[in-house]
Amino acid sequence: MLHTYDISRKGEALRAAKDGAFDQLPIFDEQIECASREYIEALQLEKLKRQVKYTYENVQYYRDLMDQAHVNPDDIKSLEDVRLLPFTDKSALRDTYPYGLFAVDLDQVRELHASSGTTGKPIVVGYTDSDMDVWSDCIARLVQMAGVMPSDNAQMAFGYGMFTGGFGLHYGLQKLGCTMIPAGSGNTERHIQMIEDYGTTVLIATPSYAMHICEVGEEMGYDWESSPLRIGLFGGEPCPPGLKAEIESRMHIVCTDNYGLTEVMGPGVSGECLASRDQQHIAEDHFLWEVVDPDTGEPVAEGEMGELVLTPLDKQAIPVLRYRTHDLTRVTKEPCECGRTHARMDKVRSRCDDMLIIRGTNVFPSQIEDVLTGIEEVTPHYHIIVETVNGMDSLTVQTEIRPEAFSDSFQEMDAIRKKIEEKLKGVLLVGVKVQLMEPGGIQRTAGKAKHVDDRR
Ligand code: DLL
Repeated sequence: MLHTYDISRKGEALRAAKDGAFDQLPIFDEQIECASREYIEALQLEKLKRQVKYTYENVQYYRDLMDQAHVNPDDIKSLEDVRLLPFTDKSALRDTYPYGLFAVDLDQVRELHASSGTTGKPIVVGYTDSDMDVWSDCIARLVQMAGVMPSDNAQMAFGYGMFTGGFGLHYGLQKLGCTMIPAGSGNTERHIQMIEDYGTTVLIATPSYAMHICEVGEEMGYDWESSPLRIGLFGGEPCPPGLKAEIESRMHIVCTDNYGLTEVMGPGVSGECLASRDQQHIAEDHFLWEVVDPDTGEPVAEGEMGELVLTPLDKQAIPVLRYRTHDLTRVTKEPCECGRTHARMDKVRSRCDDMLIIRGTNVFPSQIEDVLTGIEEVTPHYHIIVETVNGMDSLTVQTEIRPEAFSDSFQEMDAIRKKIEEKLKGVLLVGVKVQLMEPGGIQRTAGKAKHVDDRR
């Protein structure tokens, strides 16, 4: 039923991005993006040594930690020596809130951003002029991978607040030369009107909000096929391949996904090229990556799944060492068809801390998502409720029936419900209650979708 959008349809630039026609890309440094592994690693080592020294000398928190661990910046002689350094966790930023990890005076900081998370104090990060430059370069690089050109009109549907998504993408797209349309998140009908009136060619949104924009457009009778829109830039939350394919097919656009997190910069850490599709090139000249076993912190074998750990190599305002992202992925250094050589990480589908333990069995929301996207009668919108009933864990999955599959017949709806329950039980190995909701019955959000309500 779903098909991937035919790349040749809306514009030559996409073909250039896909075929690696690098001479057509306005901001492209072949020496960096297509560097040999030896070159990349030598650059990383040089930057790592400098960054560890800088951090040690300018952040008391790290100086204390390294002294306690008897590690000196001079001990860093190879990339593997990064393992001598302590990990950093979100708690380090919370405990030193707001400026305890800053390495520069506030008068050198041009901008602050923050991430609230679900509990406790927010974490605050800052950017010097140089950090802002690196940030916008990283974004310009990844949007070009998606086929964005200076002639594009880019409409922002991320929020412009303390969230790094809005301003981060804004600066990078503007640096590339695009016309920015800073609509911000929410007011979905207005987004669609603006796409039509302003000739928007690129939409930046979370994938769940892009899906909602798509649906609202269809309800308004908007013809996506003849709309000027040609590219969707997604990020900020997992984008399951099924959801991406559905958006591409219904909105007649090409979508790529980019990944990042506030603590190490915001968006810009990695981005998907049009050749690899469900993987993302890590900006290896700016980030040293490791993949570790989330339980032991030890490195996993190359190409194995584990927790991504990042050390930004150029950050000045708030350097962090070995940041544990809690995001699960695997990384390959295999050459990419697009010609870029930077390692590629699999799309992040889950975090080690979003695992639910249901009656002793480990369940990831992404497993539920995968089952649901394989069932043609339901939409990609879902909600998971976990609660304690009579002293036992109870898992309920609410999913939304597609309008074309909706029927007044109880038997028909019940058969679909039972089919989903059986499929979920087969994958998760625990009993699940499924509630079929009417079309539109699951709440939409303009930012990151919240799928899990754990009431235990
Ligand atoms: O979400 C930064 C960002 C904004 C990235 C816009 C891309 C586009 P935070 O709010 O700090 O920063 O949330 C970071 O969101 O650790 C992941 O768990 C998740 N995340 C971000 N991008 C992706 C993605 C921004 N493309 C946390 N796929 C990260 C999967 C993602 N998860």
